[in-house]
Amino acid sequence: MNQTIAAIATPPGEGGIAVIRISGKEAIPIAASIFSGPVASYKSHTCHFGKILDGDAVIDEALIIVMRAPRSYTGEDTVEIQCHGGSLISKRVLEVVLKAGAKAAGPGAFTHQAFMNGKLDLAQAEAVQTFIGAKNELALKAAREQLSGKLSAHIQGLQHELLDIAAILEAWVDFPEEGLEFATQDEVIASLESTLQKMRHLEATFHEGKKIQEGITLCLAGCPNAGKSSLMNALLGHERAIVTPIPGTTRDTLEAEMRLGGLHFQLLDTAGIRETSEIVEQEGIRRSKLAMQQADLILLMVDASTPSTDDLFNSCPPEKTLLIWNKIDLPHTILAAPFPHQVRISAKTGTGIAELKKTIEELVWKGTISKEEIVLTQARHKEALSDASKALQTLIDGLKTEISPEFLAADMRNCLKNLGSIIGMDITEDILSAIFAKFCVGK
Ligand SMILES: Nc1nc2c(ncn2[C@@H]2O[C@H](COP(=O)(O)OP(=O)(O)OP(=O)(O)O)[C@@H](O)[C@H]2O)c(=O)[nH]1
Ligand SMILES: [Mg+2]
Repeated sequence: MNQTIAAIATPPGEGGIAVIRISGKEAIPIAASIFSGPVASYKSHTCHFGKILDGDAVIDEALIIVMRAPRSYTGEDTVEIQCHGGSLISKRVLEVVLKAGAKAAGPGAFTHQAFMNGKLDLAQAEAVQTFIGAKNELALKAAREQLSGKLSAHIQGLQHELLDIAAILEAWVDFPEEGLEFATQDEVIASLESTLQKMRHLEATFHEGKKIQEGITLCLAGCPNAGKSSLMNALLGHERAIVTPIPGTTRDTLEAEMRLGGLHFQLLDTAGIRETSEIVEQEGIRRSKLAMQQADLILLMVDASTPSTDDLFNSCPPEKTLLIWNKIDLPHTILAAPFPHQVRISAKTGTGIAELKKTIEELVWKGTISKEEIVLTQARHKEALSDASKALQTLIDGLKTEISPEFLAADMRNCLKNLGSIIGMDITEDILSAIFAKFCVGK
């Protein structure tokens, strides 16, 4: 990718300004050929006013910023043009830039260049997009830390711990008769087990990291008229769902986004479950059951003013169910139910809603991750780490059973390769393309 690339870096639509970014060896000559001022003579990191030209025609008045290699995002000569933020204007400016010799940049092409030029490692590069796309404060924090290189440094630390032992193992392959000369076997095993423990610990953070990244699905379920839609509205703070005294009001599954304690949730309201011969309602109930299966947490609602231990109790797994006794503003009865987590509320008056929110937060976010900790948020990293841990476990088992050093050295190489892939060492072009394809154009 030695070509000079260009793209509109601001989102589509109208705005105060739009930014067109050009990066590569020809960035400065290309910008010079379409700008009224002497771009080639501009100092790095200075900003200049002038006209964008297509031959003699003036396209727009604009500011141009020159950033010379290696002091730019991509590590290459970069020019950014700030023109008026009309979608037609920015497209016209990009057209002239492309006509002058730049290639249209694909998704993530600038970050890809930054990675190729060593400005960022792969874990940092991946964090750029998750930083931009973060949907909640915790995701933002995790992405910012990954971008700053905390995860990469941790991975490098693990690699470092293993490299000395890797050297010992390789020497052992060459001179098997000399045995483990530089360290005793027990010391090697203890050191590897300590590294393995750190790897497993980091891998386990993905459980929470995934929730941070993707959000948590809550499903409101129960019999008709239990108050599911009323609770959805109470949680959202507006009248999203239709509420009536008629059982069977909600027919389809409704979805809404909700924020709670720095996390984001997808809240699903479902059709009340009962025996029915009505074909539309049957379909609604089928969807309710599907939503219950897919949810991270089921909010099972019961009308405490007319309670009955219904069949639904048996179809909700206790570990992912929060039982909600609703309508406690009316005379009510609380029956025995096989769920460890229960709350009592009135969706109508708001009693118990704050307590309910707190319980939801506690259940989905067990607070197992300390504030300072690095959290894995990407499945690619989790898989690589899991493969690295498996290889290391095999190596430790092999050492204990005294198998031939060639196998041990191969396990070590496998482990190091998987760790390295997280930060982009020895990674194939296919994997890179797949990673950067998820980016926005212009980033
Ligand atoms: N008194 C009282 N009435 C409530 C409460 N919650 C809901 N209701 C009433 O119960 C009736 C049914 O409420 P919905 O929220 O539509 O119940 P639902 O579970 O969504 O019902 P379906 O959509 O039919 O499955 C409405 O008349 C609500 O006003 C509550 O806490 N107290
Ligand atoms: Mg409803």
